[in-house]
Amino acid sequence: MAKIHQSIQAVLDFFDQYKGEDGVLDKKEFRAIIEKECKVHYVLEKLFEKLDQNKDGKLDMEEYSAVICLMIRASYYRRKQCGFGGRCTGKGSSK
Ligand SMILES: [Ca+2]
Repeated sequence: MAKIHQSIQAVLDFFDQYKGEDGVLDKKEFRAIIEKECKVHYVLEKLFEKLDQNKDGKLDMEEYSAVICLMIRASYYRRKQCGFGGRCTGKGSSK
């Protein structure tokens, strides 16, 4: 399997692994993905609320996909800012 397909499969697996019996992610389940799989530990309340387009308090696959797109873009711009393959040492750096 191509590497990009493995990555996509992993993202889909996270959704399946963390979703509730209702087949969607509530705020607690979403937080678990972000904290355990992304190693991000800051509060994502406003992000969750923004991503929850229909305001039902849960993220369905379509809304979850928007999260992943945002994360890909954020990672891209961070890498671009820090230099591809390089390390960030400036303001906002995690190093
Ligand atoms: Ca929703």
